[in-house]
Amino acid sequence: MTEPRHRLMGYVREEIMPHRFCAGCGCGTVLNVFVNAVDELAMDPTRMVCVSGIGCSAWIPSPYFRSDTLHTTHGRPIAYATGVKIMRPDLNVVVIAGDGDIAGIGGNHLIHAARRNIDLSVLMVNNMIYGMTGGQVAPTTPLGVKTSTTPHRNIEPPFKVAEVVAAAGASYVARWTTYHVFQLKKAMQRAMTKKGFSFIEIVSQCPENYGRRIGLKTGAELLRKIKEQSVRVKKAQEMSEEELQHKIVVGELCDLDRPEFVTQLHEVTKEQVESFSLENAS
Ligand SMILES: Cc1ncc(C[n+]2csc(CCOP(=O)(O)OP(=O)(O)O)c2C)c(N)n1
Repeated sequence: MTEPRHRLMGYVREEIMPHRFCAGCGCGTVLNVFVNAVDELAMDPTRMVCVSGIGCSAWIPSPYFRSDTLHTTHGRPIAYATGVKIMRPDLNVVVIAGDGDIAGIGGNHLIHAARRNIDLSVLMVNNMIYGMTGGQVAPTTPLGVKTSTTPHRNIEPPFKVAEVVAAAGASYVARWTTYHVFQLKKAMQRAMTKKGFSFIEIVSQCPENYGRRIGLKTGAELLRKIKEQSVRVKKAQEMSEEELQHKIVVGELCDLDRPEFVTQLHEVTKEQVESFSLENAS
């Protein structure tokens, strides 16, 4: 007799398990939390479209999550997701990809999607490096870190991606880490049920191409460091810029209601079609 599979395994493509993430990588945790978030909300994966780019994190939905998925080009998942949402506003469209993808090459799509407040949920896995291609510096790499393309030290200040997205006009923005799994699950649920542009920056661990270079060789060591660096939004408000250096500010950055792009686009289109029909009828 075969062992009954775990109920949650129904959400993943079990036939290609075990997954290909490196030992200790945070991508498995993000997939686990995502599946739990979807399950608790009783969301129907056949009413979801997951869009990813290129990179290790892009593999979280594609191929592993059992919904319709679009595995797109590097930096472009938000652009593809916008097209999907415009044509099928009835579907829940979720983007899952890396920091290089979303905040590096795709940074322009990110800020404009937030400004337009397009009804998408974007989960950006920030492992502070270009993981898949061998550990090149990313716009999120902390100052001073040695990477394969900054062999002496990184001199570029890291992008505060969640803060940028909140300032650009998103409806919901949060930052959590792969250590804060329960808070992350709640944030994913809020993001996927909130109308408008929702964004979660998920600080995650890449032991192979990041940890190894900073002397933290295992996922557990990196996760411990991420936990120690984390500071709640409220506490961070009382801290100086200097004290916040090398800290990870976690919590919700905004949760507000603003006019959403796709709804308005369809309204404008409907108005135009109606006025065109009236003009032609008279
Ligand atoms: C247009 C284009 N430029 C560069 C690449 C090479 N490339 C593939 S993945 C990647 C970076 C991946 O980093 P990230 O998006 O942070 O994902 P991670 O692998 O760290 O999860 C790069 C530069 C590409 N595939 N396409």
